[in-house]
Amino acid sequence: MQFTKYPHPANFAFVDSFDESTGIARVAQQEVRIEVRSFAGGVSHVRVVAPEIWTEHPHLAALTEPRPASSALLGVEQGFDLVVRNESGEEVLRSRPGQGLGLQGEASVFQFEVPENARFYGMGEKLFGRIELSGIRTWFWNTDVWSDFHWAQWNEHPSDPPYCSVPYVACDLGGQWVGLLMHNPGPVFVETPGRDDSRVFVEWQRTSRDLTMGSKLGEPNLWFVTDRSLAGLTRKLQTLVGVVPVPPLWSLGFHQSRWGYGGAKDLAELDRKLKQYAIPCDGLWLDLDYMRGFRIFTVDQDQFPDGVLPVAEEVAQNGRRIVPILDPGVKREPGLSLFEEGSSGGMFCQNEAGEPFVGLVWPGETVFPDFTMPKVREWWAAHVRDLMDQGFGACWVDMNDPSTGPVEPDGMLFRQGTEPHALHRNQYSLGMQMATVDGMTQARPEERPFLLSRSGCTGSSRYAAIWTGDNVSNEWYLRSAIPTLLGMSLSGLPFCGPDIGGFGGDADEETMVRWFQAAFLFPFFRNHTTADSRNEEPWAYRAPVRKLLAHFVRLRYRMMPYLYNLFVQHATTGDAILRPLCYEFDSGDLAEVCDQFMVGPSVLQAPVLTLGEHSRPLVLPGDASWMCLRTGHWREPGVHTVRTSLATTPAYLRQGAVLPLTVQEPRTVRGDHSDVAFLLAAPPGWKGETAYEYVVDDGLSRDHDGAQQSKVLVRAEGDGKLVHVRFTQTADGFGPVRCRAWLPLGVVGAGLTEGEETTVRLTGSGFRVQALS
Ligand code: MIG
Repeated sequence: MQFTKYPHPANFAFVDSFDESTGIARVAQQEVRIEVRSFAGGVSHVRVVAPEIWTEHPHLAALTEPRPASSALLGVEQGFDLVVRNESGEEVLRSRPGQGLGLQGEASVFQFEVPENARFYGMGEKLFGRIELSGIRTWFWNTDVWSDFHWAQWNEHPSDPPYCSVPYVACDLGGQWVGLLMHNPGPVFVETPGRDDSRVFVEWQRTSRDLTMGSKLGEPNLWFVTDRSLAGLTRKLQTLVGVVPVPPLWSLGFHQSRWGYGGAKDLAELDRKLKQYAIPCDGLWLDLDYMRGFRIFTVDQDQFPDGVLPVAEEVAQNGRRIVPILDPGVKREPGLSLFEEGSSGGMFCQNEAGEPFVGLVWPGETVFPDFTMPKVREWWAAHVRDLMDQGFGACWVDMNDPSTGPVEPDGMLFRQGTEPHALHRNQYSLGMQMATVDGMTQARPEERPFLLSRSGCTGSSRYAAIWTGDNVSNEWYLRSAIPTLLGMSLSGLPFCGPDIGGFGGDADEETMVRWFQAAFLFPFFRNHTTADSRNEEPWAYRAPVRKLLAHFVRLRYRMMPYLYNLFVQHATTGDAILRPLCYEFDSGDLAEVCDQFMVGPSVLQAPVLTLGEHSRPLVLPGDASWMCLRTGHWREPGVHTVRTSLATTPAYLRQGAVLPLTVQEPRTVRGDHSDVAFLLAAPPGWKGETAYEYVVDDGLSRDHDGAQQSKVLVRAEGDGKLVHVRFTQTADGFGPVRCRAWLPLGVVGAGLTEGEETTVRLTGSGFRVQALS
């Protein structure tokens, strides 16, 4: 696969006749059947059926279709022009006349005309360093970045494509949004028109005037989502591809990892150090070294002389779980039971000769389970269950791109050698995620499973959090982490995070501090680094730096009731966790801002991303003032310059926001979320009303109907002099919730009224915002 070459539409044959009554289109002597469907909410789908060209290859992730729409939203007009309409029946997108659908062998392409000032977002995991994605040609093809690109490339430049493929583009057509999702497991290419031609110095750099989206092979299945806002669009897309089930609370904690932690001693030492320095941490991660010679599903006896259970129990006393890495590759070793079982059961991907396909990965010659087949997923799940039973708390799946090391992957065939590599590559990781989650669920049926995965595709949201793979401890990756995560968040992958501090290279003090400040509210928060880097645990740095790192970890734990509730809301509404400013605020000026972001609707972060700098520009959007999270001071909306020391990071609370916090600063384990303080962002003289629904549960068990949740409705009203806060406990499946109202300095002591329910007590009043620091 050549990543810098793209099919050119001029080499495709376009539909030359279309019969509306039969749905049959003719393209260069071939007949294809066009199926269009329309759904509620302005969602529609076109499928191009041609058994002679493509056998039907349903994606492993079936989409959750909304109910059918009462009127047709997707039309085929004038010869063959696709016309996409929104809920109100207004036309929002139309094919390039006469060139709507083209074919070239097994490849297909759609072309749409878009207005000149259109903007583009999403595209899943991309490393372009910006959120607005006009003027881009890109492939969706899962890679192992460090193996598939040269070091000089990935060190400080976008590597494209990276690990995870979600061929989705959200288009801002000026007051109307359209999202296009190509639901095809094969490689997809996308071209977006450029806005800024100043970068073009040879003609071929100019991208098409059209929005172009095609697949190299596989039946074309293109979905359209329409909405008036980016937020609405994202919610609809997320519902279609599947929301993230509410994760176990512990998975939202701080995670400490490095390539090199191998056994019981390392884990006990980590546990001790975390306690000594009062750094809460929920996950201790084991990389390759815990296994016996890289053989998956084995645990090295030298590393764990007494097995995993004793140390798992020891660290569990401080609320921590052990998470082992799992690669897909099985060592090709006659006599090794996993290899023998897989060989005799026909579990592995095959080569053309009908033998298991061999790659060169960690264990040497390696064969690969074919996760597209249900029997393989069952087999894998059973092994995951046994591994979990040894005492592990979750799983981390790596190399599922799938990485074959230096071996050319094209000969790795699927489904007993009958289907080409490219057709299934992008969903290899999804099959592995499904099987691994199944195994974890078998081991702990009562618990919500947690899985972290490197690669992924559309639908991975239902199974795994995605981390962005191997980054580097430098400013480029620090800065680009934000647009990368925002793109994922808009593409149905909201549970995401990078390796904090950077994976490759050494993170010096300043780099590490700036990473922690930027990332302390990222959905997934794990400090991880490679085998030959310096030690990067917080205590590997001088005491003042260690204290700073610990501070931001504790701040995350303090704000965890807010973060957790964002996930609870997401599971119902599909709203993103991290959001670009233009998700929350409607202004053209914000369209490209990607060095600031919102965490949910209420918290704005503007971390310092330039090393050596102590100030940065800051945009506070909207028309109401913002509260500095550290000082409690109010700032007017608009453009500012903020100065910060290394110790602080600019973060603001939206006026009227209600922010649930733990009452105490958690210093060892997670705080009690049923004893909660609501910080109300009300400035002096506040006139207004606000409401917030707070949900609490045990954070661990599965509760599909919400019966084990407690809920509190917080309502506040300011009349310019007094603020009235009322709590109503609307559900008590998890027992009573102790609520306090905290107001920032300046209005402390203003009138607070008793809650309506007797189970809810109102205690405390004033809150010194400095405590959040
Ligand atoms: O080729 O397991 O992205 O997090 O530490 C390297 C060793 C394989 C790549 C993962 C990284 C992990 C490393 N793995």
